Formats: sequence, structure tokens, C-alpha cells
Amino acid sequence: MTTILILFVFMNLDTILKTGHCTDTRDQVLSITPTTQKQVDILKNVSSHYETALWQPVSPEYIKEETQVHLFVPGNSSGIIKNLLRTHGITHEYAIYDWINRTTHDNPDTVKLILVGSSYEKRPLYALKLSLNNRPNKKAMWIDCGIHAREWVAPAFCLWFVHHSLSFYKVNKDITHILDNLDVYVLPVLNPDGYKYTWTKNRMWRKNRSQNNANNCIGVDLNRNFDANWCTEGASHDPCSEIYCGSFPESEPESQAVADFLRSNKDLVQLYLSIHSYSQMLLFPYSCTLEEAENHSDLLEMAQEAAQAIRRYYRNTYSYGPGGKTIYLAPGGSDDWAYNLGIKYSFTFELQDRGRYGFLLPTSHISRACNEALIAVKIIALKVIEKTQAATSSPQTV
Ligand SMILES: *[C@@H]1O[C@H](CO)[C@@H](O)[C@H](O)[C@H]1NC(C)=O
Ligand SMILES: *[C@@H]1O[C@H](CO)[C@@H](O)[C@H](O)[C@H]1NC(C)=O
Ligand SMILES: *[C@@H]1O[C@H](CO)[C@@H](O)[C@H](O)[C@H]1NC(C)=O
Ligand SMILES: *[C@@H]1O[C@H](CO)[C@@H](O)[C@H](O)[C@H]1NC(C)=O
Ligand SMILES: *[C@H]1O[C@H](CO)[C@@H](O)[C@H](O)[C@H]1NC(C)=O
Ligand SMILES: [Zn+2]
Repeated sequence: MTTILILFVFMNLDTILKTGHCTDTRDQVLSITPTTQKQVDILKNVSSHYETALWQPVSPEYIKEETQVHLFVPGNSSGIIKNLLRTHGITHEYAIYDWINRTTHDNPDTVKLILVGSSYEKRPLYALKLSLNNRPNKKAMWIDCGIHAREWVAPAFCLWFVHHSLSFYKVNKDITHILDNLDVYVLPVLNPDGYKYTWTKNRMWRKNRSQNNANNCIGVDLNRNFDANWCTEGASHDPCSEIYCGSFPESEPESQAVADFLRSNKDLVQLYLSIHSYSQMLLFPYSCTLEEAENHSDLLEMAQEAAQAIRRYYRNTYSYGPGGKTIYLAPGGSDDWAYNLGIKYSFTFELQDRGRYGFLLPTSHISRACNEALIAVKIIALKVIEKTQAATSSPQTV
């Protein structure tokens, strides 16, 4: 019997965990393994003719039998797509897993699940540790996504990055070099409570979902909650503000979890990346002051090179510079905090677009947004390896 396994749906993970099935109204990531040439043809057609984004493989022509396909399907297309599969006589079977768990289980030697903490509403904060080889004394990089709930393309990037790493290790030269030299910690959804809320209640929610006793306003801007010139100009003590800094630095379980993890691994982690949207910017410290960071010129050079690569390969313009001067003062941000902790290569990416769709970036733009970010991540990570290896010079490594 021909079956298409729809293995996971990450966007409405919470619904799945509670009810064991997925609803048709939300965006979904389908994992589909075609078993016949006919199914391959249908999937190729679906991924090229409908409003979906192919996450894996990179392009429809690479879809083949017995190989997993990951297809992002926006909620309003999922009915059409499932009907289409049905009319072609394909029975689907829903076996649904937590994407993170599944990735971990499928790659037991290379992916480890790390619980870094839990959210205010007690959702687990899982990071994936990608460790593609066992070189001793390996350093690491960290990527977090989704600190601001409404920036949906950010978690998509984290998942994209994991896919890319696992699929193209030993295939693509750059990602291979990066993974040979660095382990990568990826935290796909830093603010799961807020993220869930944007799916169920308010698409424009930014903050976390913690309650304040004094009034009815909910939530802290987690990217104002780190201990870097905390709650100075550019943040607010008003709990009703979108940039409320919280009652004290790291008052929130989410920011505290990330800070704790990085504190305990600060000698290991050489590169910190935080993925946001939108506005197309590659930012680095400081955001919390207009003063120049000590390592300004290094960071500027790297951001510039990454922006140039995006322009060259995707003809898209990203501005770059220290956050405070490039956008506005934003104290208490995770990148400044990480930088002050000693992780000198520290960046915040604002992905597509420049405001036409804003947070509501259409699905069809997601793959491009992710590819642009990927090239920037690669360029910066390669630079970090080059600079730190030169500095530490470990001659026995290749
Ligand atoms: C592919 O999709 C198009 C657009 O919906 C449709 O017209 C066409 O018949 C499909 N072809 C196959 C082989 O399924
Ligand atoms: C789905 O929604 C988006 C944005 O709301 C819209 O642009 C698109 O045309 C819709 N697609 C379908 C198949 O209804
Ligand atoms: C994911 O893995 C964790 C830890 O192994 C487990 O406790 C949890 O139940 C798993 N969740 C799912 C949906 O499989
Ligand atoms: C940052 O700047 C300081 C002072 O110039 C220098 O000692 C240090 O090596 C730099 N760090 C990095 C990672 O470039
Ligand atoms: C959200 O913010 C409140 C303060 O409004 C805080 O006390 C709470 O711990 C935070 N919750 C989450 C999920 O971060
Ligand atoms: Zn943001």
C-alpha cells in the first residue's frame, strides 16, 4: 500500500501534544516520504505549483523515492494540498512527532536534545546540539530564534539551518568546514508561550506571556530583559509597553535559561547569533549604548562581508552596523549581553523583509529569507573559525 507519512507539524506543536492530531487551519511542516515515482511526480507538482515552501530537498527536481521531503504548507493551502493528495489515490497516514524529538531520534550520533529551561507557562526550552564530528576541544556557536513571538520567519530559519546542516554535511564545503570545527547549539523557539499566543490569539504579540500583579498588562520584552545597560533609554519600566524590560534583569525564565546556558558554556561558545525579523539588518554590539564596542572593526568587517554576499547571491540589500546607531537604542538585548560575557562574535540578524509584509512575510518568501540568512551565518562562522584558529593555532587539526 502506498502511504505518505505526515510525520510532523511543528507550528502547532502544542495542539498536537495535547490532542494528538493536527488541525487544518494552521501552517504546517509536512514530512513526506514518497514511495513510488507517481508520488514523486505529484510532490514535485505540489511543491512547484502551490503556495508552499520546500525545505528539503533544496529544489523540486531533487525529490526522489524513499527520501524524505519537508514541505511547509500555509494553513489556507493545506486543505487543497491534502485533497490533491487524496484525489491521486494516495492514502495518508498521520504519525505525528515532535519535530525536535524526531530530529534527535533520527540522528542519535550527531544531534543531542538539551533542555535549557522552561518557559513561564512551563513549555520546555529545547536546544539541539549538532555535533557532526568528535574532534577534541571543539568550540561551539549558538543560534537562537523566536525571542519575539510575532517574528515567525525566525524559528523557520532555525529549523532550516538544522536541516541544512544535517543534509549538507560532507556535501557542501562551507557547512562541512563549519561543522568540522564548531558544534552548533540551536534553540528554535526561545519564546514558546508568546509564539503559541500569536497562533491562537494575537498575531502581533511580541513579548512573553507572564502576568504582572499590579495591572492587566502581560509580558516582558525578552530582548530587553538581559543584563546589558538594563532598562536604560530604549526600554520601558511600564509593563504595558511593548518594550517592557521586566522587573529586573533576567526576571523571565526564558532569558534566564539562555543566560545560564551561555554563562556555563562561555569558554566554549565563540559565536552568538540571535535571529529576528524584520528589516533586513545584520547588527552587532552595541545596541545598549551609542559607544563603539572594543571589537567594533572586526564585527563590522564580518557583517559587511555577509551583507555583500547576500547582495551578490540574492540581489537583496541588508544594512549592517552596531544596533544602537543602525536602528535605535535597545538596552538589555541578548547580543550585547553575550558580548559583554566574553562571546566577542555576537550578532543579531533581522531577516526579510523591509516592511512591505513585515511580520506577515508570505510563505513563498520564507525560503529566500532563510537562504539569505544562511549565507550570512556561513560567512560569519567561517570568519570566526579563521580568526580563532589563527589565534589558538592548533596544528594537528585539519
Ligand atoms: C500539476 O498541477 C497543476 C496545477 O494545479 C495541474 O493543472 C496539473 O494537472 C498537475 N499535474 C500533475 C501531473 O499532477
Ligand atoms: C493564503 O493567504 C495568503 C495571505 O493571507 C494569500 O496571499 C494567499 O493567496 C492565500 N492562499 C490561498 C490558496 O488561499
Ligand atoms: C520528546 O522527548 C522528551 C525527552 O526524551 C520526552 O519526554 C517527550 O515526551 C518527547 N515528546 C514527544 C512528543 O515525543
Ligand atoms: C577584541 O578586542 C580586544 C582589544 O582590542 C582584543 O584584545 C581582543 O583580542 C579582541 N577579540 C576578538 C575576539 O577579536
Ligand atoms: C513574562 O513576563 C512577566 C512579567 O510581566 C514575568 O514575570 C514572567 O516570568 C515572564 N514569562 C515568561 C514566559 O517569560
Ligand atoms: Zn525582534
